[in-house]
Amino acid sequence: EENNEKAKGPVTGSVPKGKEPEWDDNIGYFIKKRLRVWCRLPNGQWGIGKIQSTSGDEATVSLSSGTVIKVSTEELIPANPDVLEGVDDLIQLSYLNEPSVLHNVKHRYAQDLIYSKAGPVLIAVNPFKDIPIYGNETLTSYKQNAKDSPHVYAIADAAYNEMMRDEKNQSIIISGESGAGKTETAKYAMQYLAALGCGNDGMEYEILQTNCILEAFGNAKTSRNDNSSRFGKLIEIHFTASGKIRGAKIQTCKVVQLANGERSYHIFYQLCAGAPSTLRDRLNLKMASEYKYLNQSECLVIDGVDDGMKFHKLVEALDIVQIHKEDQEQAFAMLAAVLWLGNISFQVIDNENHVEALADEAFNSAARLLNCSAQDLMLALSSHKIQAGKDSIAKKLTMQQAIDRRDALSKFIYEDLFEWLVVQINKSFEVGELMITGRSISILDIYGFESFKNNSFEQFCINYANERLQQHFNRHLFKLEQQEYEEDGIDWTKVDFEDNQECLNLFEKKPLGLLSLLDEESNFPNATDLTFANKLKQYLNGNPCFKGERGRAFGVCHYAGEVVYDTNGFLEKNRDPMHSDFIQLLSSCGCQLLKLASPSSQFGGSEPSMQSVGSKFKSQLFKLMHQLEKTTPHFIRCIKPNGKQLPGQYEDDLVSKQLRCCGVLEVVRISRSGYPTRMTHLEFAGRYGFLLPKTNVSQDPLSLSVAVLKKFNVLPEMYQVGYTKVYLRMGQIGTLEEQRKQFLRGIVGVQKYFRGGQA
Ligand code: AOV
Ligand code: MG
Repeated sequence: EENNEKAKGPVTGSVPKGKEPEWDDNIGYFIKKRLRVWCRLPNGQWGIGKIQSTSGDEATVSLSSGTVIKVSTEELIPANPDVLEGVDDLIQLSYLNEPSVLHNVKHRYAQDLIYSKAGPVLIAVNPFKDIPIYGNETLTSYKQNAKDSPHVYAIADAAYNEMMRDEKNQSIIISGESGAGKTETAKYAMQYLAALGCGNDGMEYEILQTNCILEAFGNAKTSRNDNSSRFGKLIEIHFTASGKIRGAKIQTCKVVQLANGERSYHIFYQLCAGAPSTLRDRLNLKMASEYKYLNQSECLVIDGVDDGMKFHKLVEALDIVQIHKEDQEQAFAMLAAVLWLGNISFQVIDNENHVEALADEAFNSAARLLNCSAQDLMLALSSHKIQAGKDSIAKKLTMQQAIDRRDALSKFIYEDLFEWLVVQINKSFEVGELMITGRSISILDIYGFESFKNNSFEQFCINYANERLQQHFNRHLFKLEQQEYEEDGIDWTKVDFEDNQECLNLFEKKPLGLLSLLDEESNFPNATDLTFANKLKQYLNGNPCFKGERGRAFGVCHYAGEVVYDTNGFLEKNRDPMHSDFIQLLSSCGCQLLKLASPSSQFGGSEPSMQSVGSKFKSQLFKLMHQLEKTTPHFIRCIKPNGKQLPGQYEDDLVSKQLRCCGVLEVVRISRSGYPTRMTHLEFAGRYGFLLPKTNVSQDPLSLSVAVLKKFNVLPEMYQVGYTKVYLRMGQIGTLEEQRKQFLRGIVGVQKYFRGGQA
């Protein structure tokens, strides 16, 4: 048996320190070698060029555009060599800096390569046009592992395989700004899973139909996205032991009210445009332009969308998920009732300015469609019952109060209808008991971070939810990773990343957090939006994530940037007016449908509805996060390349901001500086120890592991040995495995001795 004394490597100590590869600190070398560099142009953009000369701190750079500029050498950033242009995974870049990452993603985008990887995270840049990368053909090639370029299919494939292999629930978490492509991406992921898990019962097809239904009722056109989800959705798809779809469960989380002046939910326009004439007659349905709720926005149609056709698709989908025709008609009647409610007007009836609803066509149609008596509806719209001791008194309403009340009733009916719909859909996918199978994939598509000119309670809730999701992401990718290294005594060159715990505390802390203070103030009858704003400033000034602003406004430093909120309407929106009058009205009416939905069935919660909207939202969110924590997550970050929803336009600053705020740069850094392969000393020694000469055999696993690493010339920067595990950088394990295979082959092949580990 030959000994391998030749194994001489630069092995230094027994537990050598790893070294983080250098990327952007060697600009001096770049200058000397006159390599390509990035520099900031006067217009704020990045330009690539070659250094022509330097004098002192100043460099003359000739840009690829032909112009020559002078910049401070401190501002030069190394650029990657040509061969690395447009790599699949940002990890492969030699120089990892903002312009390089930005350029790489842009370069790919220009060739319709909208997907890239950043280590474990998939980046998806919205193409705003159809590209032929989703059909059956692509799907099949991912299924058969014939393709492995970054794709949402590849992520879904990985989740599915991991689930089948480990029997562990998985999740695909999709995030990004409004209009970045989350909902579309989620649909492609579902499409892929449906194709993998298709059985004989066609359930996968039914599941795909839910998208069309929920989008009709839950999406609306906003200034940022023609098809903006105004609800968060988690769809949990369950599989059998053989990997077929066996059921699904949808949870929604809906806080968003539509802003005034925006188009309303698609379903209203679809119904008005597409209802067949018999249905129109029964519902006394008019054109969308005749309804106040729809005609205020001056936006009745969306470019390129045929609402009438969408209505037919919707009805088809409702049939497929087995919602009875009678129920469908009931649902449409409720929608028509809502529309007519919006047209109800009021007249003053006494000298105290109290009002009463006009008993006109709108009023009568609403009453008829709701199947309630005109008297009951009149009472509900013109008075407010208040509890005084044991009695309740009906208090008359003024014009504004009555209008608010009418709108609240519409909203109440609509929300109830939405909940009913989700309950119905879930019924047709019921998995029964055994929900905890370890074989499910949850896809989360939640409203993206929003920062408008004017931000209200809705943005407040949405951004809070995104803050929570961001922490989940951080926790998973950064904290857990780093923790493991540190616990095992590994020299982990710390990678700075934004931890947003502080911001979450600002929202959640009791009693002095935003949500608690909001609840407290909502309970004071005399409180106003201004007293609320002042209270926030009084208690929260000094918190690094809080910014007191002038008047009613306050700012929050979110992970994705600072957002200024206007407290206007916060208290009103947070108080969940106990719609007891409405409940009474609707339960006295002949409408079956609304009573079917349990009032707080969303996210399965059955909390008493005395909770404020804010705290209800918080508990829904906690429930959701808790569920996600039990899964192995796969992250997709959607990027919006321009604010105009147009193809082929890539706004550097906008993309930069998104890459930065979703932590893509840090992810790449971590993944590359990390050690993806980990084995305990025992596992490592057990697997490779026998490759050593016999003299080593009595040693403990740690020493054996180190001896293996030395013998096979694994470079010190390529591994680290921790207290319990051996950590290897990318690619190292392959070499060791090769040696092992050769050795084993040698044993099988008679008298073939293993020779020094040479390939
Ligand atoms: P969002 O879900 O992230 O916004 P969507 O998924 O609705 O965004 O995408 C917005 C629009 O971008 C879609 O209606 C498509 O026109 C286009 N789009 C997105 N992804 C693709 C793709 N892969 N291929 C082609 N077009 C695409 V919001 O729900 O507003 O936060 O609330
Ligand atoms: Mg969406």
